[in-house]
Amino acid sequence: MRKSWSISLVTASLVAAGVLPVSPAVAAPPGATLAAAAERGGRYFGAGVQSYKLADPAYTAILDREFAVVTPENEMKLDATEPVRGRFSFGPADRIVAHAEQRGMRVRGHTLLWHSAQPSWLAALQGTALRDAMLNHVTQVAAHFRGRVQAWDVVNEAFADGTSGARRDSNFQRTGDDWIEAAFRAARAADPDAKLCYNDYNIENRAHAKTQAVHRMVRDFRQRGVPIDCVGLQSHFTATHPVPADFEATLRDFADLGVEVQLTELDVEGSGATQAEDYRRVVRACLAVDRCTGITVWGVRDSDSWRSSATPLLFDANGVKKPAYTAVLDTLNRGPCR
Ligand code: G2I
Repeated sequence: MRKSWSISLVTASLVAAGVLPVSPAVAAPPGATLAAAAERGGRYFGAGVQSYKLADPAYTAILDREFAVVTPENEMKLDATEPVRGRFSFGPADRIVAHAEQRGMRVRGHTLLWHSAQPSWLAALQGTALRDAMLNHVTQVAAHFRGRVQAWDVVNEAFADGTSGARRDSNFQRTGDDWIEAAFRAARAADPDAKLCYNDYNIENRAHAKTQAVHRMVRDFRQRGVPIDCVGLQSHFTATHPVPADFEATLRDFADLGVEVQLTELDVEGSGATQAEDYRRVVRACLAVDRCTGITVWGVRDSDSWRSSATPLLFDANGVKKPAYTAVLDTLNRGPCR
């Protein structure tokens, strides 16, 4: 003990004298998987999953090897979890959670409230009746998964596209502007340990009105003590919505509000070296921002994607690693740039 202490003192003085480099003599070995490489930089790497695919051994082989966090793509949505008012259905979501827990993976919950994927009974409600049903849904679902979901997308996609910076019109929105904060408070009460996120798409470009509107809401929530812990940037990138030059600045702007940022549904349309370079830029941006805690890609293989013809993921339809995979792994292994 004493000996190693004195050796490290000698080492420290040699470093101070400029004789030895500052970096440790033995660097941590590079991670061989996305999860391991991300972990080196204190981040997680996850994937969106669909319960019916867990029966496909080619799918689960990649999922279980490469990813540390799973997000159910559809199984926790309103139409899946409360198809009939007051009758909750958790089978497919529970299967994903069990699959993850058995393998030491964590779970992101997606999503407690969304204007889409709603069961028809909700459409018949409005006003106080709708608000009550909405909050009951949040409470029941968050309570069911209490302690098993590390972060919830409490509200998904509540802002309008375009230049208005307004809320999106929806049945929930028509119950009053405070529906979002009411949902966050109900989620906190039902699962005090889950991180509570607001999640949206097209908020990656700092200059866009939608990005700024979400930023204003999160700042207001933080100032007034509404329980919000994170912002999820879906990060669906296409030719018409490319990775913005100021992506890192956008992440930093949200992080400066005191919340975590997470890339929650990342996929990048394209192929080959161009796609690989886009992925590299995205991962670098997250690594450059301390509070960017993790990245989830929205599916495993291109063939699993919600827009498979855009070939937006890291593995091809045969499960072969694409150039984008190598770019992501390499960038994660380089770690946070300081
Ligand atoms: O649209 C891409 C994503 C945008 N952000 C929110 C996410 O929740 C959304 O995910 C997608 C899923 O990847 C799709 O898998 O959301 C879609 C709509 O809920 C999902 O598509 C649905 C189809 O619309 C259904 O017809 C189908 O039964 O997937 C269902 C299960 O495969």
